[in-house]
Amino acid sequence: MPGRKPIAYRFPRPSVMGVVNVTPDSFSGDGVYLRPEAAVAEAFAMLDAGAAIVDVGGESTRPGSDGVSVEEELRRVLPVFEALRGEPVSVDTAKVEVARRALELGVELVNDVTALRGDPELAGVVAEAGCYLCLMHMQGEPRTMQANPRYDDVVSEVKAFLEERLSFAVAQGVREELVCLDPGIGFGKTVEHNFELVRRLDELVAIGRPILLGFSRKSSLGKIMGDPSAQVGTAAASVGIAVAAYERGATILRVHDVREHVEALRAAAAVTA
Ligand code: HH2
Repeated sequence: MPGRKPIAYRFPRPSVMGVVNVTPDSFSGDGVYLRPEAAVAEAFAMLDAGAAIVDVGGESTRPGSDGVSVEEELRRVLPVFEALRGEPVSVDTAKVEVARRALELGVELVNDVTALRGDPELAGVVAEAGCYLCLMHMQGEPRTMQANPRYDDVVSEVKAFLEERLSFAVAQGVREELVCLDPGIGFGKTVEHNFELVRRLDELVAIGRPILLGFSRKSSLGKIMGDPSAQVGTAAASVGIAVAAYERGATILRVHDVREHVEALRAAAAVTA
């Protein structure tokens, strides 16, 4: 069986990844409350609006969350993957059993917010499947990560982490050209850390792998508008930061408001083309 083409060809710059949360408690309030039909309808609407792929997740990783059992996560996402067979879909999970079942149903990318640290078997399953992989940086774990995030230099520490995780994945048999990297906006980071990561994104681009960025609706976007207790940001602020990230080299933008991002990024890309 011929292997997949490199991720840089599959997802030209800029590409949009639509977020479909099959959860009751996602931070952005967009969780589709466990109704598979609603999640599937949302996924198709995102693909119609120009998403290159939709990212389906059954566990919230918002700050303070405890996580769900493997059985519950499977119950949430499997009907969605079944209905989306043949469509471009990724699975947002750190659990090997969820990834395995999703891959059997044709999912093409595994998005692991633990960067293969959460489940020792996940690397082997990804390597065996020959699917795409996103490795994301997180300091701490969702339950506690926003308590007191600290770095000497956030960009060089995130970069060193992503390089180490990429080497680990490759050593486990994952083809390097199938991997993208993500600085993990909001995962153990202050508002300043999040914006510095975008400001200096070129340093992460220099690793040589496509960069995926998920800043959409995150609370830092609400906080810079003057509300220190904001839990979410607006769609307009999300579009603004996505364009800024694209201009600094981001390849895949993970977003909730797909049409707005597709149009804004197409306009931004027309300038650079
Ligand atoms: N952010 C979230 C979840 N998964 N995956 C990647 N690669 N990058 C991200 O920035 C990222 C992610 C959190 O956003 P969301 O899925 O909307 O919320 P929740 O985890 O609360 O369901």
